[in-house]
Amino acid sequence: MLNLQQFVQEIYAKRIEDCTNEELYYALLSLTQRASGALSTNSQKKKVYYISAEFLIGKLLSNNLINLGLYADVKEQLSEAGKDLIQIEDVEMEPSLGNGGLGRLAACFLDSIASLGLNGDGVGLNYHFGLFQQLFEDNQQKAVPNPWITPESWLKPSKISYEVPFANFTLTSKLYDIDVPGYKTKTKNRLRLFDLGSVDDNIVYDGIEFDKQDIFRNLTLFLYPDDSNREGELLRIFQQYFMVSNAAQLLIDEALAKGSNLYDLPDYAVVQINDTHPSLVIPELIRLLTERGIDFDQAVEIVSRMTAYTNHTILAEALEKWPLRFLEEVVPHLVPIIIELDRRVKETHADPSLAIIDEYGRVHMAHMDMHYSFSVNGVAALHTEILKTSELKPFYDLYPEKFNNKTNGITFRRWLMHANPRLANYLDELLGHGYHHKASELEKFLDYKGNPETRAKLEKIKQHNKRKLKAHLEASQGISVNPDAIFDIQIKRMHEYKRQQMNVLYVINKYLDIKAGNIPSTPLTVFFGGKAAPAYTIAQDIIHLILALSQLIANDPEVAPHLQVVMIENYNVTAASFLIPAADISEQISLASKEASGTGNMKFMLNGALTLGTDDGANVEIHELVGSDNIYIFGEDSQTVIDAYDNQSYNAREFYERPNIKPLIDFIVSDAVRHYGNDDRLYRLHNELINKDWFMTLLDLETYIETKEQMLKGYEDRDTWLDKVIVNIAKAGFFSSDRTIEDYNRDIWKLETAK
Ligand code: 26Q
Repeated sequence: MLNLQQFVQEIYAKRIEDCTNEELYYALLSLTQRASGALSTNSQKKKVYYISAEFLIGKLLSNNLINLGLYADVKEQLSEAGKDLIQIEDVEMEPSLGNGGLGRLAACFLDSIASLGLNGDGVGLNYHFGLFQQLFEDNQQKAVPNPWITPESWLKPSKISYEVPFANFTLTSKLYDIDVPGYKTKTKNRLRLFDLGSVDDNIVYDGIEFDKQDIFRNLTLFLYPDDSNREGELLRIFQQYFMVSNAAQLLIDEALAKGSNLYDLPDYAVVQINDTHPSLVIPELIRLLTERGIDFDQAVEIVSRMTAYTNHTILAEALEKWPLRFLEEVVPHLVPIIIELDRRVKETHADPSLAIIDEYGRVHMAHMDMHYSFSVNGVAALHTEILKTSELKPFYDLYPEKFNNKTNGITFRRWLMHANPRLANYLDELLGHGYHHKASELEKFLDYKGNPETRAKLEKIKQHNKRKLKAHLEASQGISVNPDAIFDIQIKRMHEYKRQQMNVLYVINKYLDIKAGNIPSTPLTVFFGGKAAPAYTIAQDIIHLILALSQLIANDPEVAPHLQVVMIENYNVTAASFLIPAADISEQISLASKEASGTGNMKFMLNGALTLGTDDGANVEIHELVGSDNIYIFGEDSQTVIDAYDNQSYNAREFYERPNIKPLIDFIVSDAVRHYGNDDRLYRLHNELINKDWFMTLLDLETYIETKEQMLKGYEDRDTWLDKVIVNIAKAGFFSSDRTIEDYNRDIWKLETAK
């Protein structure tokens, strides 16, 4: 049994009681690293390389303690000494190595791969500042660097280094590893982050500006802040090639060390390509194999048997298409390979929509993936169907056997055990520990539907979590919230298709309603959180409107006791773990067909919030699992939306003219809001909603308002509401990322299972 007192005594020669939180954090970091260092690395013959430009791992201390089986002990011994683990965790910087869903999914997958005892590493880049940190100034977003790397951190320098050739120079990489211990396993995997020694943190000025040309000094400084939005800069290609060339060299070396003759490489390695960001791994592997004496045809065949591609979006603007001349400028040695791959496609298929290189000389990365890998998957049932029937139809017609669905999932270690220990303990008490390894056993919780004690306990846990969030917000942002209010939460990247603006219009509606004398039975607090890509003006305008409204309402004594709007500053994994367990309402209101899956929706469900959502992404599967009585669904369905795009039949102005809608939209440019806001931003947004509204906010606005009103009314009947909560928690087992990874392994990777 662990003796923390003794450990602390050895390093600091004093008692826990007398240590600062900072000292305790570094003691726990070292203790945890020692424990994971003692685990052996997985050594099965075949290994999955999950290559991804993003791994949104979040803070690691508690998670690693949980997985190493040390959490309960450490927490108890700290609290005996009057110390609080939550405050100690505060010392840890959050690595922001991801934008949003795709990056967080990669982090959940690493946890599940390790926890299932599968042999698999993540491979990515060690961005020094990661994604920008968000500040609010004058009701606007300001972006500054997030210097997460401290002298002592989870990063362990390795001796591994590769030469990566570019057009005019060769760079030498340096590999750092982060241990990934599985949940109560004897083995661990690793997250392998490549870096470049010459990168210079000091070239950053004025927020997040830096010299984009100076590749030696800028290559791994920042993660591109664009989510579902293409940014055509050369630096992005430099980063992508640096990542995949390192990954390819690493996997070849590891396979050779295990006895591969390279012709049998697919018996040693399978590569999961996380969206198209790592797609250059295909031509790079072909290049490396031909360099080692394998002929081109065979190299293509070998690589095609070891690469699998995951698509995360149907938004056309997010699909990467690189001009061939950019690739010529950066990686000329890959260009003949890509041209040859394209020639082979064109030789056999006349349909131009199947080409890798289009008539404008742009390389469609996803097309290369679909022709030259053995698996193509979507991330939720509806998303995969849309890929097959519309977005990627020509490819599905050609390769039906490659297409498969892998509905996303989340790790319960972070999103239940760590984020919501009270709920986790209560479930342990009622159901035992079986669900820790077999999440489907959560269904046993259904037996407690209608049980007054369970309802009361859930109510208490929610109340506790609301107070915990309140304390966190007071400390982090100086904002005070009412823990007796309904917590209605929308947290995700700011994007028009996610329709934060529709939620804002609801708030305006509620504000005007309260002004007209209709006082809600229970106060409502609407939380928003999310970063906007710095180049995405409308998303910035939406943040601005939220902040201005928040101020307006807070300053209106008639309304403030009944309605509050909170915009969370710098929404990240840490903030999510405070917000999600405190939520009553989970806002999942994307325009149907546009959200590939969503994973926040799953986290809220597991933590006892009810979903207010459209039939989109994984909401569809949540809806099917819990049934219509236990979810609030509204809005047009995906087929109607797809047809409306095809026929160009949506006209925002027609909706704007409706008597219920016009006053809400016009309120954006009312004197009241303009008093707190900036005219340019407010008028631009007003105009956008009336004259364009590409993501059809106004299409669903009326049913959204009605459904939310029903939901608020439903909240008042506590017994019925809590029974719905029970059903949601009980049915959340399907969304464990352990299930998702078992599906990937069974259908795609085919790794040996440890146990
Ligand atoms: C591409 C080129 C240049 C710069 C940036 C990018 C870029 C970066 C990030 C494009 C897309 C992303 C991120 C996409 C993403 O997070 N997609 C989300 O993936 C989740 C996991 O599958 C889904 O649940 C979400 O529905 C989907 O939006």
